[in-house]
Amino acid sequence: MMKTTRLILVGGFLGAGKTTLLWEAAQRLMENGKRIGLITNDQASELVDTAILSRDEVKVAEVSGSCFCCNFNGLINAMRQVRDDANADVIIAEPVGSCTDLSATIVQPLKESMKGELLVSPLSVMADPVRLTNILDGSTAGLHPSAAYIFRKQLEESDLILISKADLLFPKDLEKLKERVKLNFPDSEVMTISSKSRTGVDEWLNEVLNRTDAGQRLVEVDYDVYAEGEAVLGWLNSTIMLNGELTDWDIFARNFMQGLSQQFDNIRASVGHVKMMLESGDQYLMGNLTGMGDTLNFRGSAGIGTEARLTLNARVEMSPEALELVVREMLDSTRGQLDVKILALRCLSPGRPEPTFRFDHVVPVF
Ligand SMILES: Nc1nc2c(ncn2[C@@H]2O[C@H](COP(=O)(O)OP(=O)(O)OP(=O)(O)O)[C@@H](O)[C@H]2O)c(=O)[nH]1
Ligand SMILES: [Mg+2]
Repeated sequence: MMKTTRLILVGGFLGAGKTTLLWEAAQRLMENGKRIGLITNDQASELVDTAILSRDEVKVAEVSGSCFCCNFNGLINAMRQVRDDANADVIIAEPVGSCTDLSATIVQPLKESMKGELLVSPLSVMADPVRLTNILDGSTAGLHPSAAYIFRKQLEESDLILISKADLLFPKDLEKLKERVKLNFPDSEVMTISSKSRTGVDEWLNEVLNRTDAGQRLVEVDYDVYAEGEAVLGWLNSTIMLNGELTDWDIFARNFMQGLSQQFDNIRASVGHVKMMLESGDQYLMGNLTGMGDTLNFRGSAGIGTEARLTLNARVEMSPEALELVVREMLDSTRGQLDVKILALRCLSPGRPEPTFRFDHVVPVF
């Protein structure tokens, strides 16, 4: 008989901390002897998330070119692939950060079509505490109102809200925020977590691995607003080879990301998430921007060398053409010192979500 695999879906808006948690959770579970498979998802290929997660020994499958909801079969295939290749006990999957209505379009169809093969955990939705506070204050967290609508819908349909980056708040403020979230979303359980300081991760894993009540409710989603919330984003994925004589890649990365951030702030283009990974030899550096310039942060080091590979993913509220221009100009400005070779570059604005399935009822679990 085929063993039952656990599936944990970690949703939440762009930059909420999903990939960081996937990595941290995978480490914890592997230490406890579990076999893990991870699944990343994006509208296009050349993913920073896949690159970072694949640096570890854990098996990673990617569904790219479309989100899980609009390519349900892609998700099923990816799950079967990691389950079979890694003999996974637990699969953790990260849907695209601008996706919502996952209970109706992913969780219910999975419960129905993979009965016996798959046990789906409560739908966890992560929320950045700063953006979340802003949204609860009735603001749009600097986002387009339709993008803020997506943010709220994600929370509303969740089984479990995970307030992420708990290390950024004082404990007393965190507790207050948690109470506010509970009042606003009374049907969801609320937990706090920090992948950075490694708090709340075991508690969350314990909760999701012991429960089977996934997708307890469906919410109404206005697909016109949802589509608009996604369409306002320019979405750029690129892989670039850089060559230069003894280049300090960390300095390059800082200048590059700071330059991009300044451009976006100057034209008041709201940043969903701009992430980069710079690999040189076996060293690498990650850079992330999840809002204005003050959110820019780096981890790791790519050292000093002559060749590096840059993977860049940007989701910014501007037209794809304008976003591509900003990125190309920033690359051009380095050409004096560096030889820049663009291996792949795709820039788009997400199309209207057309889910493969959209259930109108909650599928019971026996
Ligand atoms: N302070 C702090 N920062 C965190 C924590 N977890 C993630 N981050 C930062 O948040 C940023 C975004 O993290 P990701 O894990 O890439 O977010 P994501 O939700 O996967 O983003 P998308 O895939 O673009 O939707 C990065 O700069 C992370 O370093 C945390 O626990 N504390
Ligand atoms: Mg991610």
